Amino acid sequence: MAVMDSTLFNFDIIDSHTGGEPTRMVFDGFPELVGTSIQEKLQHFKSDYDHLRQSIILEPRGNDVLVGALLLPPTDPKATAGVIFFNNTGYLGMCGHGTIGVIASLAYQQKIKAGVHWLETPVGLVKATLHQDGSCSVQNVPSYRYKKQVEVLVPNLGIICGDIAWGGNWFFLVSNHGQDIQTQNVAHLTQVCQQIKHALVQNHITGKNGEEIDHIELFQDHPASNINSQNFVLCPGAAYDRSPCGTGTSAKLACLAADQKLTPDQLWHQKSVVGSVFTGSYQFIDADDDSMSGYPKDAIIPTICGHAFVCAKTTLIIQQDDPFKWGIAP
Ligand code: PYC
Repeated sequence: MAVMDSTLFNFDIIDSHTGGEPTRMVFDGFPELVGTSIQEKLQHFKSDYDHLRQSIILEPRGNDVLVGALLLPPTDPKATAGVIFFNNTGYLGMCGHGTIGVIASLAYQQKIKAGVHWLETPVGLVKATLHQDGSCSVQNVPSYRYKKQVEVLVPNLGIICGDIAWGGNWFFLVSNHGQDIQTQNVAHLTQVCQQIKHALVQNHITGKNGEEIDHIELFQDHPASNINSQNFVLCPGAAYDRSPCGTGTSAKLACLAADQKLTPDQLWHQKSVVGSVFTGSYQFIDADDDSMSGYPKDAIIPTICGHAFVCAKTTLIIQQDDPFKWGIAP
């Protein structure tokens, strides 16, 4: 006798990695999200389908490093698609490596060609240019430094100073940390960043409007003449970014612009802890543009260029009687 099929969901996905950091694009099988804007759809996702986020990202189907990208029909006619990014603990406003991964995945599916494509995210429209060589430049949402050199006392580490900046997510950017950014040190670097993050929460240090600073970014100089800096980025959910982090590099560019250490269009080569590189540059926002009225005058429009590679195309199956159908809870 045939075994009864108890499949609840089939999610069609494409996995890619951008500079080593994985993106799982879900392009079919997800229940319809209701809303007239992508923010409303995100609310529907959070309230009714958070268990599906866990199924897609957590073990046994995923892992803590993965960033999910749910592809949606756009609500903005300018956009090719809408996308909601999520990870092992929740949702990301924007994701630079993920945008590059989505563009590479859409190109793999032959849904798009080289050229300009707009993606709608919960924090704004981003312009992605797919180049002939497969690399992709992402013109991110407006980014800015919110506070310069904020001090926080971190138990065992002492006073740590960092800039608070927005690059599509909130970052605490630290240059003087006394750590060595090397792959063999990632466990220790993770612990250090978790301690800093904990201290920020304890001391009520936040982004604008009390928003949580959920990414910690450490920098160090790099000896190679074609690299400006190497970073280590701790993402919400305690995984570190294998890529140089698109939103983190955007936040860095905003700080460099505010300090007048990088001029508009000047290139910045940001290396990750695992050795992958994003190239960034910026333009100042047009302060006369009404849509920019909520931003500081020295806010920037960053552009980040990287390369993603497709790794897998498959279907995730969720069966009713699977005790881990909603993932292994952390
Ligand atoms: O590339 O923006 C990024 C990112 C955020 C979290 C992981 N990667």
